[in-house]
Amino acid sequence: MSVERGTGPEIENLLAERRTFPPDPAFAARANATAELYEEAEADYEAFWARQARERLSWFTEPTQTLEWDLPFAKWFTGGQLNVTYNCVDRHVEAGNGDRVAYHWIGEPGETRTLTYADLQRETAKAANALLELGVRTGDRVAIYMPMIPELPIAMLACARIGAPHTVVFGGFSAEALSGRINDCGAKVLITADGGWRRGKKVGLKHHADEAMASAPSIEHSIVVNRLGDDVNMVHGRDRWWHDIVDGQSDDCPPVPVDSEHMLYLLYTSGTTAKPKGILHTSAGYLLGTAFTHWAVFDLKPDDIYWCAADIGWVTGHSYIVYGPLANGATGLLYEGAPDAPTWDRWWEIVEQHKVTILYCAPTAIRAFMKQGEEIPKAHDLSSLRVLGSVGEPINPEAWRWYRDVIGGGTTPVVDTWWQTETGQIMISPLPGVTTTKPGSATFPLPGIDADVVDGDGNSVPKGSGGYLVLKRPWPGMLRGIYGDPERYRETYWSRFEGMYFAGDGAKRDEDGYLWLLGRVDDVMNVAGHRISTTEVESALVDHQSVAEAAVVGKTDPISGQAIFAFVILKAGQEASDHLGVQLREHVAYVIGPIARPKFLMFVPDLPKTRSGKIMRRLLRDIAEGRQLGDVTTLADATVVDTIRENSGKAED
Ligand code: 7RM
Repeated sequence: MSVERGTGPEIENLLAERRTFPPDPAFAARANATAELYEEAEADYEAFWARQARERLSWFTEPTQTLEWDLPFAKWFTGGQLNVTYNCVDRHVEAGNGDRVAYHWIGEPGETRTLTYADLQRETAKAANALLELGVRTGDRVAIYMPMIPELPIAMLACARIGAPHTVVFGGFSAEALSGRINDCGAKVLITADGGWRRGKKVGLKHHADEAMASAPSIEHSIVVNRLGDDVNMVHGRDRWWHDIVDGQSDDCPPVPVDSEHMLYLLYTSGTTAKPKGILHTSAGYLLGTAFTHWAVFDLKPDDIYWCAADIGWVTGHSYIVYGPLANGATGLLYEGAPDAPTWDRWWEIVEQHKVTILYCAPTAIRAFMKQGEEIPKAHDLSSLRVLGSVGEPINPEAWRWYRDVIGGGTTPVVDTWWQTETGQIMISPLPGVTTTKPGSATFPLPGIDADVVDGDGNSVPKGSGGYLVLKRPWPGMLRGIYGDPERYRETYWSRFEGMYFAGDGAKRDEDGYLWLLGRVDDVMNVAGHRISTTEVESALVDHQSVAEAAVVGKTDPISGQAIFAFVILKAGQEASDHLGVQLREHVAYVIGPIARPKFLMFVPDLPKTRSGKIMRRLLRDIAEGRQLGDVTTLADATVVDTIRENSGKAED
């Protein structure tokens, strides 16, 4: 579309902000998803999902009911039986597509492995037989703590093959985080590796796994992939090498039919209290939700080369590297490394070499690439790209346009996809052949989804206003609860607004009805697309012998979205020093993982609190951002913030 030229850069920018991007007619003409989907879903959303379930999933027994909705507890496709791995792997082989590539894997040091759907079938069957040999049965939990190697999706699919729910713990997490999760779900087996590669360096995992297993009594065995060829401690009778126990197994292991609502996996996310929540996803609805959205949002065609650059340890990887794409029989890329290793053009080299057509990544990566300059991607042929996706945090209009122009050659649609670990599937996003996009807006709820922006009383806000983002009807991929804690589930998601799911995000609906996500309204921080709870970081700081009390907030960061800013009160007799500051930040990295290391740390004599003793993080955020203070009337001691402010120049980076 054409835009009037302004007289200076400011005006041009202002105009650019208002540019809209209708779908290219040629793209729209052959797009998977059309506008009729919205109409069909609005007419009867249960019938819409029932049709999708019939057409997209292969059932051992067809469901007898689409939805049982006992708010806030949903059951989808009851009476039905299927197997997730059968749907993701075996049926494609049976249909004659065994030679189709499921994953082109690229290790960070540059080695590659190609896995066809037939390979995946063999490997998942063998790994499933190994789990059976170790005594894992349908319903038993298996923890997975691995780098981005092919054995990671294989391990997940092996679990699903026998109906053993998995819980994947991101490889960057500490031993303590791992044991906490294992203990919460009582996992019987841990699948791990000696380590992985990160930025040209070996990163050990097995020693963390050992430390975790030492305080995780439910673990009976571990299976260890030899990724690095390193000498690691193997406990006799407990630990088995993958190549010893998996490779020699039979490649015949019939997929176990499970009920639609059988638990597929748990994925732990940080909440506002220290204890992570085990977000529970079940089989049929989750698989349908991810398969449908992957097909519709990315416009997946048989000849696409699809690359989601997330880590499988986060929900984006579960839904859009493993389950959704495999259910659709996609050919995807699996990359172990970081965007800047060995150089900043690694991704663009990969796109060029593999002729990637669909790229899905986080705004934090896009902003990091922007910082390096457009010469780097421009030195590569990226013309194969035809859809670009964004996920994890709000993408600012500038990054959106850079993504479309520099990476997408000015013609490629950008889909800004809003969703959560809890929602399981993409909820708000453009459909690339249908939706006219606006840079920075996730646009509209997908077909079948009812999202709204409400005020504090739960009333829809008028166009042009902001409020709380809520979801007003159940959807197939939704979480079924928090593992072992139905009350916490109700309280966390369904108590703020009567009859509605509250996502915890703020949002604005503009004059045209477009949705704009405004970030978290609670205290959870979002660092480089990862949700980190303030309480977890505070607990880690207080865990240090010198610290009396701590409060952390997210401070806006041009690269990572938010950076962690920590306010620390030392115990009496302890001396504040730069050295101690470094020590404390390292301590957090040790206890939680490097992603949680505070970027800024400030020693303070006191913290702003309410009269009931709650820390007012809102004021700390104001201080961290260098803003005018908001409402201070509920402060117990108003002098505290002044003292902190006088010190605020001294925060170290
Ligand atoms: C997929 C994922 C969920 C939180 C969510 C938001 C933020 C995610 C977007 C976004 C603005 C987006 N799951 N978020 N996507 N904010 N625009 N397109 O990230 O559970 O790890 O995080 O992430 O705050 O509530 S998550």
